[in-house]
Amino acid sequence: MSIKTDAGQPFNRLLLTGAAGGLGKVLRERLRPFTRILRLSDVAEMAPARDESEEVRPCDLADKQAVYDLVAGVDAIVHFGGVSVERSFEEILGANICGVFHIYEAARRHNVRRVVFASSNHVIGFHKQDQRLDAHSQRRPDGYYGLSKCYGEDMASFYFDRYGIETVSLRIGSSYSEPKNRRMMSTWLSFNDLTQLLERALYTPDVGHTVVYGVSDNRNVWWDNRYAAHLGFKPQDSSELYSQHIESQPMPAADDPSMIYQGGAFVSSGPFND
Ligand code: NAI
Ligand code: 15L
Repeated sequence: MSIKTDAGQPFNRLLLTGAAGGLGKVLRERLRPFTRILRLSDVAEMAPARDESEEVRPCDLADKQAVYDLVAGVDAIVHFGGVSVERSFEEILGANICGVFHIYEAARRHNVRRVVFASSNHVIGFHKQDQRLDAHSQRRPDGYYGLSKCYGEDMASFYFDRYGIETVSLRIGSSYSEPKNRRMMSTWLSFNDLTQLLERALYTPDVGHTVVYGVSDNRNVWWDNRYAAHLGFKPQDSSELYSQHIESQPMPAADDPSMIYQGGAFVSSGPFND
């Protein structure tokens, strides 16, 4: 795939958190054209640096001093680390809520001017699938995980208003090599489209705090990116390619959350710790 990088020069050093995760492993390859040095971080084990273009830095996002040290010397942050599914509040608290605060405080103190934040469709997960949403639609988080992403978006908004640190918050739908079920026919984001979105999020000037839905050009999309038009994100892929395979799957019951709510099964997770 050819990546359009004419909007800006490669960064000197880019930080990717969540580098051991599903998307982190994909982005470890895809972010290479955007930076001379890619600093990779996670609390989980990562593959060693392949050469001098990579720095591997284990770090727990819940540890404020460790995150401060991690961010030293980077030009921009792609923040994908954290708990990525619904869990108890206590599990979400350190990685996602304290973690996003630590990232922004470190960015402020090290004068980092741009963050790309992996938010999620689960900030609006309790909207029904027949509704069409944009970035100004009411948020309806579908759990503690979705709430933590709301908090992250608000943190981004505050750090722009107060300190001028710009963020693009990506409300990612479902980013996998291919859609896995009927709901993902609407929410799927291909890896190529994710890469284009990251390129736009890193290089577009004057983004302030922009919220953009991370979704491919699927036939039945629930989300309208009119308020992120300045990013120039034009998804190229569509879940339609997989429709035959998905339609061969058993049809869920009409009252199954995956057929009703945009957040699918997340809306019925929990309660925890009873
Ligand atoms: P993942 O769970 O595979 O990766 C997340 C990574 O964060 C893991 O490697 C984990 O070890 C790390 N992490 C967790 N707690 C940590 C801590 N305390 N300190 C440091 N690292 C920690 O998730 P995936 O799918 O790669 O998602 C990446 C990001 O994108 C996440 O923030 C997720 O919420 C977001 N996202 C992903 C979507 C998807 O379809 N894959 C959809 C919407 C949002
Ligand atoms: C997310 O936010 C999760 O990180 C991911 O695991 C998927 O479940 C995705 O949303 C989704 O809604 O499909």
